[in-house]
Amino acid sequence: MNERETSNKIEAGGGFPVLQYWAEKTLSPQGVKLWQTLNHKSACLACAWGTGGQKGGFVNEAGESLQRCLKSVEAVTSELMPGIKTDFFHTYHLAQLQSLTSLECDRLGRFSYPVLLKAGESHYQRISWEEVYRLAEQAFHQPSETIASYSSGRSSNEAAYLLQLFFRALGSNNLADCSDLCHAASTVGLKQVFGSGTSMVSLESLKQADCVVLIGSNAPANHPRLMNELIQIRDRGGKIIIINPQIEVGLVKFSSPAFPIKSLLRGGSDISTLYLQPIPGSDTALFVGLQKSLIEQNLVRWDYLKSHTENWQSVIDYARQTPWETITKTCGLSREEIEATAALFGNLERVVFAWAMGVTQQENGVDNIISIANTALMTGNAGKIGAGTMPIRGHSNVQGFGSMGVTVRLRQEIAEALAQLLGKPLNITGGYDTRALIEAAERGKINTLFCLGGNLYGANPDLNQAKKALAQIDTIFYVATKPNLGHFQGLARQNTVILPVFARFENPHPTTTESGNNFVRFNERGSSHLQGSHVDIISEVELLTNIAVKVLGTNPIDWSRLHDTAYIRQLIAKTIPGYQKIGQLDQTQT
Ligand SMILES: Nc1nc2c(c(=O)[nH]1)N[C@H]1C(S)=C(S)[C@@H](COP(=O)(O)OP(=O)(O)OC[C@H]3O[C@@H](n4cnc5c(=O)[nH]c(N)nc54)[C@H](O)[C@@H]3O)O[C@H]1N2
Ligand SMILES: Nc1nc2c(c(=O)[nH]1)N[C@H]1C(S)=C(S)[C@@H](COP(=O)(O)OP(=O)(O)OC[C@H]3O[C@@H](n4cnc5c(=O)[nH]c(N)nc54)[C@H](O)[C@@H]3O)O[C@H]1N2
Ligand SMILES: [Mo]
Repeated sequence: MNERETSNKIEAGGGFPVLQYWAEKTLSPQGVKLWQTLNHKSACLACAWGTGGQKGGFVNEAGESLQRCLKSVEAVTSELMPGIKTDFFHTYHLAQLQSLTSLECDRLGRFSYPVLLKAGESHYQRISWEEVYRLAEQAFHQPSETIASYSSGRSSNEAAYLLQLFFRALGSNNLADCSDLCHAASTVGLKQVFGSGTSMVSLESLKQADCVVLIGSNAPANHPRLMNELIQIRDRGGKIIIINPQIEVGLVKFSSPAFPIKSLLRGGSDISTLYLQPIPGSDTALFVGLQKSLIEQNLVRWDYLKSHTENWQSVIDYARQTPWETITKTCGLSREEIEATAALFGNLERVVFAWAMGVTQQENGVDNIISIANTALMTGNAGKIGAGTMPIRGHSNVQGFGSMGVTVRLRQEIAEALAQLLGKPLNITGGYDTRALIEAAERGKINTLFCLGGNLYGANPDLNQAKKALAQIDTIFYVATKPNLGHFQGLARQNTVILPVFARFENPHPTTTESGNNFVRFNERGSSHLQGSHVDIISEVELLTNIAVKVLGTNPIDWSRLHDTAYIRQLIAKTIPGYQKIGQLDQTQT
């Protein structure tokens, strides 16, 4: 590398470009609205790390301020775009819309009124909500096994609960969700090892860790506020071990606007104490190597294993029996590197193992998670403060969707409580998750698809297959705030309907969301910048309730009562274990 290239090298993540982006956006003509929205008492839209809510837009659950990142500004900015004008869909025909890139779609602005594309027509046309409900009535009067939903974890808990309750009342268990493409391996793996698929580390607990092992995550780009925690852990003398085939520059050094002085004076904070670069896809081998080394260095907490775990002998035997040569060849790291890593975390009292897509989006994703979880158990890092396993969840309310029962694998206790509420046994067998949904659609098994947010077309690994599959479905409803590729490429056989809804900070009623660290936030009611005679937007809760009323009326419950989100919270409190306190939120608000 020559001198010029060296001097242009980026040496820290975050930093000046972040501040520049903040300044550009917040000083722009939309700046005032942007600041108001960032300060709105509702959870951040960007990722499941979660900030904001009742304590204020910039405050996290530990009461720390300045907890808004560049991604947060980006997410809010794009929801604050003007509405799509009345003549837009008249002017542009389908072929033109289909030539747009993903970014161009997003930049069209907010959907402001419902539109319908009928088979064979070249233009989306504006329709009334009455027409929408008429279409819904027809579309949902189909055999329950041919009705499916897909959701992206951005809507509220109340909308998520309503979605699954409506589907379960119809007798359908086809509740695909974006998490199927994301942390499904974590949920399955963690449930096998611990019985619960969520993080065991709260923010408060993370703050007491001596060490974080961060595996397959690009947090500087996707969960920037996790970086603030890593910086503070390093400042206390804690260790950060990164496991990532690629050097992500922000994981080596990160300059956070939350610590402006350090950012300016030192050009950022050091993040990685140790940076391991295994061969992609080899994390299970690396963790078996770490386990083998813990055994050899006598760093296994035998008492802990004996008193708190079962079948630990088979894990120990497997690590003992796997030859070093197999391990080092598979993961591409030397025995010395693995031993040094095991010695580093094996000698510390409180270690958090955290991970994201680098280990879940692998063919052997579940094995990866199990090998990480077993390593945590061997070192006694489960069931105490400052330690444990921490999947870093994706979308801002993806965990809430799971908690609310939007899953094809519903927990027995929830199934029983919902069956009691609906007065009939639930169908909880079969059910299409996201991949199975595409395959079923391809085989012509789906008549109606209801997408609560997201981009089912674009999220699929094989776009040709997704397009063909979606084209076999008679009616698709896309509930969305703004356009994406799926709205123009993922078209139904007969009717494709796009339904505009409010973003989280615009809802005319309070809602709740749950962060990846199990923290439930109360989102205050808000208002929308989208005004004018052509604007005809409603909330997701109102939309879902209106459809349920039209399709089911008072069968088996009075669906019209669910317009009231406080009533939905009472139903959640009654039927979702661990959520009892949500029923009092309207009084306590925290
Ligand atoms: N603003 C905003 N924020 C978001 C989102 C959003 O839409 N908007 N989306 C959210 C969602 S849904 C998600 S899932 C997260 C994604 O967050 P991440 O999971 O952090 O995102 P990726 O970019 O997939 O990063 C994967 C990392 O794994 C590494 N990697 C690749 N292969 C391997 C391997 O074999 N082993 C190991 N150990 N590492 C590997 C890659 O180099 C990369 O650094 O972001 C969330 N954050
Ligand atoms: N090529 C590719 N495929 C991927 C991934 C990838 O990085 N690249 N990531 C994978 C992962 S980890 C995930 S989680 C999935 C994500 O898959 P999805 O969640 O299906 O896709 P997104 O692109 O995040 O969805 C964005 C859309 O959500 C809508 N939206 C935003 N806010 C709201 C809201 O409040 N309400 C409603 N109703 N709609 C809203 C907007 O229309 C926006 O365009 O994709 C997976 N597939
Ligand atoms: Mo994700």
